[in-house]
Amino acid sequence: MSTHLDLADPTVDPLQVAAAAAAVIADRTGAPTHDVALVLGSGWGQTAELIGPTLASVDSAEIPGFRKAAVAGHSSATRSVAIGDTGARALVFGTRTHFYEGRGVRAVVHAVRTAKAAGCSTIVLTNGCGGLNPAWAPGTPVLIRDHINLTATSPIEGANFVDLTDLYSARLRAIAHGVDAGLDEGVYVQFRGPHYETPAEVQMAKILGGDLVGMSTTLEAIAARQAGLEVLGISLVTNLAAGISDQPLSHEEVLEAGQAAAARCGRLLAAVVTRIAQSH
Ligand code: 8IG
Repeated sequence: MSTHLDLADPTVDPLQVAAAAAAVIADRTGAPTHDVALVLGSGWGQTAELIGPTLASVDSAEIPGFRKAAVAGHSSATRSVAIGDTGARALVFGTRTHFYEGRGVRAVVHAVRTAKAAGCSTIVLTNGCGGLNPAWAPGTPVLIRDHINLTATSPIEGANFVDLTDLYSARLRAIAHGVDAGLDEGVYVQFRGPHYETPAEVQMAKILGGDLVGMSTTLEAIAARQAGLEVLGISLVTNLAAGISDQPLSHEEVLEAGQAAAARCGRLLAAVVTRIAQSH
């Protein structure tokens, strides 16, 4: 990889790396453009199959700015998936770079900027998270209505005052509710991680107005809004947040809940993405 495409080099323009990444994706997938991008978080790894056939798969390590997956259970593949018979294409990122990996915010939002450079107009950000509402059993999908970013950073550089009102598109949430009228919505609170919260921090999140606690998504959503992408966020509650139940938290529990919920989440995601493609 040539050094001028290194996201860690502060003199490199991240949009240039994203353009280079999009060019590799177009070349390797044979699709000059894509329409809807998806980022698959914990528990969502098996859900893209139901959207449609994978037409091409590229190892992320071959795409400028990307690396192999850092989280057990995540896939490094970036796939080009036909969205049912709509003629539209989904660009599916099998994993994400997390802020806690310490590679910097540019690396965290690189998939978002690559999606924009690849022609996408919509991005679906999924994640696995902890739930504050005891009624949300592990395996419950929840739409993100708004977020609280507790990372104390931003993907936006310079005096660029991006409006985050309606960051999580009401139009796309309505499409999701059309697929499953029973979907709840919540406010997603991003902590830095990689440790889970203390029970006191979970109570803080609740007092602040949070419903979901996780380690991703908010910085990506902000970068997506800056790029002009329409954003849908869906969380899979894989565990009750620390102190909400008396169970200890473990990544194994997260993976198990994801497995158990894969069919429901896959059907939801496939139907939502198909309707998004049809709405364009
Ligand atoms: I999966 O309970 C998953 N990711 N911060 N807290 C935070 N992140 C998470 C959690 C959780 N579960």
